[in-house]
Amino acid sequence: MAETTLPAAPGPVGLDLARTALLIIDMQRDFLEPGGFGAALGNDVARLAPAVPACRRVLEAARHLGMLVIHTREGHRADLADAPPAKLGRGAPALRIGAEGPMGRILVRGEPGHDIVPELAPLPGEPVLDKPGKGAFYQTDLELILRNRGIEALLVCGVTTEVCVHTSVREANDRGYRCVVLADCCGSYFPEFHEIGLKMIAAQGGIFGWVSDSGGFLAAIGAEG
Ligand code: C5J
Repeated sequence: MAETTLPAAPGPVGLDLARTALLIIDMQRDFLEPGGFGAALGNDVARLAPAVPACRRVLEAARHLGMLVIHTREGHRADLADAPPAKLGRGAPALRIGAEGPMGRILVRGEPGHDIVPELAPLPGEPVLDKPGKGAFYQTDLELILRNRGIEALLVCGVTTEVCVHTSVREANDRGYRCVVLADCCGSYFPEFHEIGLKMIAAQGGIFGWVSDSGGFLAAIGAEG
Protein backbone atom coordinates (compact mmCIF):
# COMPACT_ATOMS: atom_id res chain seq x y z
CA MET A 1 0.00 0.00 0.00
CA ALA A 2 1.28 3.40 -1.00
CA GLU A 3 1.16 6.97 0.12
CA THR A 4 -1.54 9.12 -1.41
CA THR A 5 -2.98 12.61 -1.14
CA LEU A 6 -6.69 13.30 -0.84
CA PRO A 7 -8.37 16.51 -1.85
CA ALA A 8 -9.90 17.79 1.37
CA ALA A 9 -10.87 20.80 3.42
CA PRO A 10 -9.08 22.73 4.82
CA GLY A 11 -6.42 21.48 2.38
CA PRO A 12 -5.04 18.30 0.77
CA VAL A 13 -4.17 15.55 3.23
CA GLY A 14 -1.41 13.00 2.74
CA LEU A 15 -2.08 9.44 3.90
CA ASP A 16 0.13 6.41 4.28
CA LEU A 17 -2.49 3.83 3.35
CA ALA A 18 -0.69 1.06 5.23
CA ARG A 19 -1.14 3.09 8.42
CA THR A 20 -4.70 4.20 7.70
CA ALA A 21 -7.86 2.42 8.84
CA LEU A 22 -11.43 2.77 7.64
CA LEU A 23 -13.72 3.38 10.62
CA ILE A 24 -17.41 2.88 9.89
CA ILE A 25 -19.58 4.24 12.67
CA ASP A 26 -22.96 2.72 13.61
CA MET A 27 -24.38 1.89 10.16
CA GLN A 28 -27.04 -0.12 11.99
CA ARG A 29 -30.63 -0.94 11.16
CA ASP A 30 -31.58 0.85 14.41
CA PHE A 31 -30.50 4.17 12.89
CA LEU A 32 -31.17 3.59 9.19
CA GLU A 33 -34.44 1.67 9.04
CA PRO A 34 -38.01 2.45 10.12
CA GLY A 35 -38.90 1.01 13.53
CA GLY A 36 -35.49 1.47 15.13
CA PHE A 37 -33.97 3.85 17.65
CA GLY A 38 -33.63 6.76 15.21
CA ALA A 39 -37.26 6.54 14.13
CA ALA A 40 -38.38 6.10 17.76
CA LEU A 41 -36.92 9.53 18.50
CA GLY A 42 -39.09 11.02 15.76
CA ASN A 43 -36.50 11.20 13.00
CA ASP A 44 -36.91 10.67 9.25
CA VAL A 45 -34.54 7.74 8.70
CA ALA A 46 -34.69 8.13 4.89
CA ARG A 47 -32.28 11.03 5.28
CA LEU A 48 -29.48 8.60 6.10
CA ALA A 49 -30.01 6.29 3.10
CA PRO A 50 -27.66 8.03 0.61
CA ALA A 51 -24.70 7.32 2.88
CA VAL A 52 -25.08 3.56 2.38
CA PRO A 53 -24.01 3.22 -1.29
CA ALA A 54 -21.25 5.80 -0.83
CA CYS A 55 -19.96 3.91 2.19
CA ARG A 56 -20.17 0.64 0.30
CA ARG A 57 -17.95 1.96 -2.52
CA VAL A 58 -15.34 3.08 -0.02
CA LEU A 59 -15.61 -0.18 1.92
CA GLU A 60 -15.05 -2.27 -1.20
CA ALA A 61 -12.05 -0.15 -2.21
CA ALA A 62 -10.57 -0.34 1.29
CA ARG A 63 -10.98 -4.12 1.34
CA HIS A 64 -9.34 -4.33 -2.09
CA LEU A 65 -6.38 -2.35 -0.75
CA GLY A 66 -6.10 -4.61 2.30
CA MET A 67 -6.78 -1.70 4.63
CA LEU A 68 -7.87 -2.36 8.22
CA VAL A 69 -11.66 -1.94 8.37
CA ILE A 70 -13.34 -1.41 11.75
CA HIS A 71 -17.09 -1.30 12.31
CA THR A 72 -18.82 0.08 15.39
CA ARG A 73 -22.32 -0.47 16.75
CA GLU A 74 -24.02 1.58 19.41
CA GLY A 75 -26.09 -0.52 21.77
CA HIS A 76 -26.56 -1.95 25.22
CA ARG A 77 -26.56 -5.17 27.20
CA ALA A 78 -29.91 -6.94 27.38
CA ASP A 79 -30.14 -6.05 31.09
CA LEU A 80 -29.38 -2.38 30.23
CA ALA A 81 -26.88 -2.25 33.09
CA ASP A 82 -24.47 -0.31 30.87
CA ALA A 83 -27.00 2.37 29.88
CA PRO A 84 -27.00 5.57 31.93
CA PRO A 85 -30.42 6.47 33.40
CA ALA A 86 -30.36 9.80 31.55
CA LYS A 87 -30.06 7.96 28.25
CA LEU A 88 -32.73 5.40 29.17
CA GLY A 89 -35.20 8.14 30.04
CA ARG A 90 -35.13 9.75 26.62
CA GLY A 91 -38.16 9.58 24.32
CA ALA A 92 -41.70 8.24 24.70
CA PRO A 93 -41.83 5.33 27.24
CA ALA A 94 -43.07 2.74 24.71
CA LEU A 95 -40.23 3.62 22.34
CA ARG A 96 -37.30 3.90 24.71
CA ILE A 97 -34.03 1.94 24.66
CA GLY A 98 -34.88 -1.65 25.61
CA ALA A 99 -38.53 -1.41 24.52
CA GLU A 100 -39.85 -4.01 22.08
CA GLY A 101 -40.01 -2.67 18.51
CA PRO A 102 -40.48 -4.10 15.02
CA MET A 103 -36.76 -5.00 14.88
CA GLY A 104 -36.59 -6.39 18.42
CA ARG A 105 -35.63 -4.50 21.55
CA ILE A 106 -34.49 -0.99 20.65
CA LEU A 107 -30.70 -0.46 20.73
CA VAL A 108 -30.03 -3.75 22.47
CA ARG A 109 -27.13 -5.98 21.44
CA GLY A 110 -28.07 -9.17 19.65
CA GLU A 111 -31.42 -7.83 18.42
CA PRO A 112 -32.08 -7.54 14.65
CA GLY A 113 -32.15 -3.74 14.83
CA HIS A 114 -28.67 -3.70 16.32
CA ASP A 115 -27.21 -5.34 13.21
CA ILE A 116 -25.22 -3.43 10.64
CA VAL A 117 -27.22 -2.97 7.42
CA PRO A 118 -26.67 -5.90 5.02
CA GLU A 119 -24.96 -3.76 2.35
CA LEU A 120 -22.15 -2.98 4.81
CA ALA A 121 -22.04 -6.26 6.72
CA PRO A 122 -18.61 -6.88 8.25
CA LEU A 123 -16.47 -9.65 6.80
CA PRO A 124 -14.79 -12.22 9.04
CA GLY A 125 -11.60 -10.66 10.39
CA GLU A 126 -12.94 -7.09 10.42
CA PRO A 127 -13.19 -5.93 14.04
CA VAL A 128 -16.71 -5.02 15.18
CA LEU A 129 -16.77 -2.86 18.30
CA ASP A 130 -19.86 -2.63 20.49
CA LYS A 131 -19.97 0.74 22.19
CA PRO A 132 -22.39 1.90 24.88
CA GLY A 133 -21.80 5.58 24.14
CA LYS A 134 -21.54 7.95 21.25
CA GLY A 135 -17.74 7.92 20.97
CA ALA A 136 -15.99 4.91 19.41
CA PHE A 137 -13.18 5.05 22.01
CA TYR A 138 -15.41 5.18 25.09
CA GLN A 139 -15.44 1.76 26.85
CA THR A 140 -14.08 -0.06 23.78
CA ASP A 141 -10.69 -1.46 22.80
CA LEU A 142 -10.42 0.68 19.67
CA GLU A 143 -7.27 2.47 20.79
CA LEU A 144 -5.54 -0.83 21.54
CA ILE A 145 -6.48 -2.26 18.15
CA LEU A 146 -5.23 0.85 16.32
CA ARG A 147 -1.96 0.86 18.26
CA ASN A 148 -1.35 -2.83 17.63
CA ARG A 149 -1.79 -2.28 13.90
CA GLY A 150 0.38 0.85 13.74
CA ILE A 151 -2.50 3.00 12.57
CA GLU A 152 -1.97 6.78 12.52
CA ALA A 153 -4.89 8.01 10.39
CA LEU A 154 -8.57 7.21 10.10
CA LEU A 155 -10.98 7.50 7.21
CA VAL A 156 -14.30 8.03 8.96
CA CYS A 157 -17.77 7.19 7.64
CA GLY A 158 -21.11 6.58 9.36
CA VAL A 159 -24.05 8.03 11.18
CA THR A 160 -24.93 10.39 12.50
CA THR A 161 -22.55 13.14 11.46
CA GLU A 162 -23.00 15.43 14.42
CA VAL A 163 -23.43 12.74 17.09
CA CYS A 164 -21.41 9.52 16.92
CA VAL A 165 -19.19 10.51 14.00
CA HIS A 166 -18.34 13.86 15.58
CA THR A 167 -17.78 12.43 19.05
CA SER A 168 -15.52 9.70 17.66
CA VAL A 169 -13.51 12.14 15.54
CA ARG A 170 -13.00 14.42 18.54
CA GLU A 171 -11.85 11.47 20.65
CA ALA A 172 -9.50 10.29 17.89
CA ASN A 173 -8.09 13.77 17.31
CA ASP A 174 -7.27 14.15 21.00
CA ARG A 175 -5.45 10.82 20.87
CA GLY A 176 -3.29 12.00 17.95
CA TYR A 177 -5.02 10.26 15.05
CA ARG A 178 -5.42 12.22 11.84
CA CYS A 179 -9.07 11.91 10.83
CA VAL A 180 -10.46 12.36 7.34
CA VAL A 181 -14.25 12.38 7.34
CA LEU A 182 -15.84 11.35 4.04
CA ALA A 183 -18.79 13.72 3.79
CA ASP A 184 -21.10 11.72 1.51
CA CYS A 185 -20.45 8.55 3.53
CA CYS A 186 -21.98 10.23 6.60
CA GLY A 187 -25.52 11.32 7.27
CA SER A 188 -27.77 13.09 9.71
CA TYR A 189 -31.50 13.34 10.33
CA PHE A 190 -30.87 17.10 10.24
CA PRO A 191 -29.23 18.24 6.97
CA GLU A 192 -28.14 21.50 8.58
CA PHE A 193 -26.35 19.63 11.39
CA HIS A 194 -24.57 17.49 8.79
CA GLU A 195 -23.33 20.58 6.92
CA ILE A 196 -22.30 22.48 10.03
CA GLY A 197 -20.84 19.38 11.67
CA LEU A 198 -18.51 18.88 8.71
CA LYS A 199 -17.59 22.57 8.66
CA MET A 200 -16.72 22.39 12.35
CA ILE A 201 -14.25 19.58 11.69
CA ALA A 202 -12.33 21.44 8.98
CA ALA A 203 -12.61 24.94 10.48
CA GLN A 204 -9.68 26.77 12.07
CA GLY A 205 -7.12 24.96 9.90
CA GLY A 206 -8.68 21.55 10.58
CA ILE A 207 -9.30 21.74 14.29
CA PHE A 208 -10.65 18.17 14.43
CA GLY A 209 -9.40 16.87 11.08
CA TRP A 210 -10.13 17.00 7.36
CA VAL A 211 -13.27 16.60 5.27
CA SER A 212 -13.13 14.85 1.90
CA ASP A 213 -15.62 12.57 0.11
CA SER A 214 -15.86 9.12 -1.44
CA GLY A 215 -15.01 10.45 -4.91
CA GLY A 216 -11.86 12.12 -3.60
CA PHE A 217 -10.75 8.93 -1.87
CA LEU A 218 -11.51 6.64 -4.82
CA ALA A 219 -9.74 8.98 -7.25
CA ALA A 220 -6.71 9.25 -4.95
CA ILE A 221 -6.27 5.47 -4.93
CA GLY A 222 -7.08 5.08 -8.64
CA ALA A 223 -10.36 3.24 -8.05
CA GLU A 224 -12.98 5.65 -9.39
CA GLY A 225 -15.62 4.70 -11.98
C1 C5J B 1 -27.19 8.66 17.84
C2 C5J B 1 -25.31 7.84 16.58
N1 C5J B 1 -27.46 9.63 16.98
N2 C5J B 1 -24.80 6.71 16.12
N3 C5J B 1 -26.21 7.75 17.60
O1 C5J B 1 -27.85 8.54 18.86
O2 C5J B 1 -25.04 8.90 16.05
